[in-house]
Parts: sequence; structure tokens; C-alpha cells
Amino acid sequence: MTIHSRIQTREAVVSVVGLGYVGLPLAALFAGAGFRVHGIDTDDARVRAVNEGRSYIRDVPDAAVERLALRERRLTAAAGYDAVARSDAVIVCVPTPLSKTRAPDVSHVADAAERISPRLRAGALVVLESTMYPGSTEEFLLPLLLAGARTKLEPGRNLFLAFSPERVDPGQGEWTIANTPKLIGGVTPACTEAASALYGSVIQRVHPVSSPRAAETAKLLENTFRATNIALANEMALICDRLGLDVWEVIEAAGTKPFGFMPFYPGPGLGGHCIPVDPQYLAWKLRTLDYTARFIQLAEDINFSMPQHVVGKIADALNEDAKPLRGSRVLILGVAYKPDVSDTRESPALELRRLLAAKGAEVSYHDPHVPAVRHEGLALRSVGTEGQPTLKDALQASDCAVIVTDHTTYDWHSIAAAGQLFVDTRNALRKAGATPSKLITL
Ligand code: SAJ
Repeated sequence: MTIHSRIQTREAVVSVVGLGYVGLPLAALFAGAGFRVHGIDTDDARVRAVNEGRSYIRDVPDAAVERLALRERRLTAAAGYDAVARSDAVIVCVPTPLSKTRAPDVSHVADAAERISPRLRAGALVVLESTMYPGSTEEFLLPLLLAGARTKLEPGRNLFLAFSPERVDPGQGEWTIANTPKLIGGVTPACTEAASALYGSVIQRVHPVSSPRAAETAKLLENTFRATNIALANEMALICDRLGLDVWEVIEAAGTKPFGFMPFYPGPGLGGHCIPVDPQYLAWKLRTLDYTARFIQLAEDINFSMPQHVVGKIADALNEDAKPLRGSRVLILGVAYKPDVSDTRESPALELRRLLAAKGAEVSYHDPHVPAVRHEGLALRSVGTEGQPTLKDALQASDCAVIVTDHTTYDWHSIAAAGQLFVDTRNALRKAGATPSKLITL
């Protein structure tokens, strides 16, 4: 039976490598559609959770994993790759971060490919979902799969290979994997057809493109679009500062235009595992072609200058109270990289803490989603946790409170009443109608 007919009958077996915020929802989606799914993850705690019917990803309810793994027995997990030998399709959803030199770190993809290839069945489909640089599926992944295979594989004949970028936005209620259009770029037309058949069986709309490179680059454009527009909003904050204007008022005014404008907002910098990272994959590839992606470079320069800009705002605010930064108690509110998440990857709050501490400020933080975080070798604990002051006491004791991430659970009125001086990088207090005694915004 061809992979198409096995997909039609739901007899196709799917392996998902990497059970994180992309892989686990994807595995649950295929298992929920009637496929047999094998999850593969190096994290034993994740493997155990799935096999015990528990979830650790907010968008996948425990009840779903319990039903799929324990009752319907269509979802299992393992640390090893043996299930690949029994799979018609293998979907790779492993992290693709940046190295210390901010070059692509493709080690997880390489490791997965080297462990998949000797187990790969002839006629199987492999799809890479991890965000990668243009050309990587054909130039990096394909050779690894061919080199390690036990039989001679030929793309489009007895190996189907495609790139299909993940578009998962954790906590985003409206857009799910099932209803977000899915790009599919196969190494050959037959590869595109096979991948489209698989995803088309669980996702409402698939959008085939002419090559993996087109799909890889479309994904990078999506997130480069965000990074550059966020940088424009950040530069508007620097511009309005010099014009003596309220950048929030200016953006709100521009946002009344019903066409041709999309508001982005300034902030303390750019956090997360996507937006600060993905554009660098594109810039890196272009450097190998002797081209400088100038918008990406400029956006990175501006976005990464924002923590320093916030330090200047804090120093100016304390200066008004004749307080030097050195020795002042500064409380950071919100260290997660965006509201209502616990992820602190590339969080500007941590860079802000480092800069403030380097100038001698006594820095503490509060985050309802991040009770503790390690940074620069320090084990930091949130105020409001055991053995720490309460948030109210920390606010009352602070010389300056800095709003960095505006979690929706914050009670801005009681926060404004408890502190005396605020630097608000998200305009959260004014949006809530809270009026502290002293307020500086970006
Ligand atoms: N940020 C600003 N100003 C803005 C928007 C964001 O400073 O106007 C900051 C955030 O505080 C955060 C960083 O930028 O530190 C990234 O924010 P984000 O809203 O882009 O959130 P992410 O990183 O979770 O981006 C994800 C992406 N999803 C995928 O890559 C699959 C992105 O493509 C989504 O568009 C985005 O979620 C979303 O729309 O929420």
C-alpha cells in the first residue's frame, strides 16, 4: 500500500520527534484523528508524562493525553527512535536555537537525522517543522538521511522529504494547529503531494509551495516581519522621546487608520525563542552569499538597545528623586518574555537586571509565572514566593518599580498604590487607568 492509501485508511503510523510546544499538540492532533502516533523525546519526564496520560503543554489538556495514550492507546512516547522503523511518516519538531556566536545551532536536527536515517523505511515521509535557514532541508537534512540509510533512498521515489514550518502560538485560543494554514514544500512534487496528503488529513488548509526553500524562507519572512516592525515601534519610542511626544498616543492615533497600518508597540526589548532567533537564521544564510540583510541587522541593533534605553529612563527617574542608581532598590515586574507565559528565553528583563546590577542597583523581581530563574550563574527568586517579601512589601520598599512584562493577572491599581515611582515599558498602568504617584513611560 502506498503512503497515500495508508493515510486515507488511517493505517499510517506517525512518529513525532520532539514533544515540546509544537510536537505534543501535533502528536495529539494526529492521534486524535485516528493515526497511531509514536512520540520521541530526549526528556524522560516528558516521555513518562505522555505514557502516564499527562500533559505538560498548556494547549494540550491532560484529558486528551489520558484518552489518547491510556484509553484509545494511539499515542505512546519513548526516548529511543525504534518506532521510526515502524513509521510511514516522521515529523521533526526539535529546537533550532542560536549558538553563543548567534549562528544557527542545528545540532538537534543533525542528531535527529542521524538517528532517524538507519531506521527509515523505504517509502517513508520525513517532514522538518523546525525553523531552519533557506536551503537547509535539501542541503543539510537530505544528505544526512541518505548517508545513514540502510537502503538506497531517492527523494520522490522511495523517500518523501518536505519542509513544513510550525505556526504554533502557545496560548493563542483562536488559531490552532488544525485551523492555521500549513505551508508544505517538498523536495519533489511527489514529496509535496505526500506531505500535503498527511497534513491535509488533520489540518483544514494546506498551502503547497514549489520547494522546501520557499517554505523555509516564508517562515523566516513571517517572523522577520515581526522583528522589524517591533524595531520600528521601538525606534518610534526613541524618536518620540526626542520630540517630547508620548509614543503610545502617536501609535494609538496611527492605529485609527483602518487600512495600510498595523500597530506594533515599543517595549523593553525582544524576547522569546522565535522572533529574536528566526531572522538571524536568514541573516546568517545571506552572509554565506556575501549579502548583508540590512533590515534584520538594523532591527536587531534597535531591539537589543532597548534594555539600555530603559536603564537610562530608570536612572533619570531616580535622579529626579536625587537618588543614584547605585544602591537604589529596583523591582522588575514580569520577567517572562511576553504576558501570561512562563518562558524566559531571551527575555529582556534578564538583560535589564544584568545592566542594573552592573551599575550597583539592588535588583529584585516579581513574576507570577516565574517563581525562580537562573541568570548569569545566579539563582533568582521572585518576590511573593516562600521566604521572599510579598509583592506589596517589595513595592513599598522599592525606589523604582519597572513594568517589563504586563501579565494580565496583575492588579495594576493595587500595584500603583503600593509603589511610589514607576517606569512602565508597556503602558500598562495608563491602559488600566491606574495612577501611581510618579510615572515614567517609554
Ligand atoms: N513585542 C513587542 N512589541 C510588539 C509585539 C511583541 O515588544 O508589538 C515583543 C514581546 O514582548 C516579546 C517579543 O516581542 O518579547 C516576541 O513577541 P511575539 O508577540 O512575537 O510572541 P512570540 O515570540 O511568541 O511569537 C509567536 C510567533 N509564532 C510562531 O513563530 C509560530 C509569531 O509568529 C506570532 O506572530 C506571535 O507568536 C503572535 O502573533 O503572538
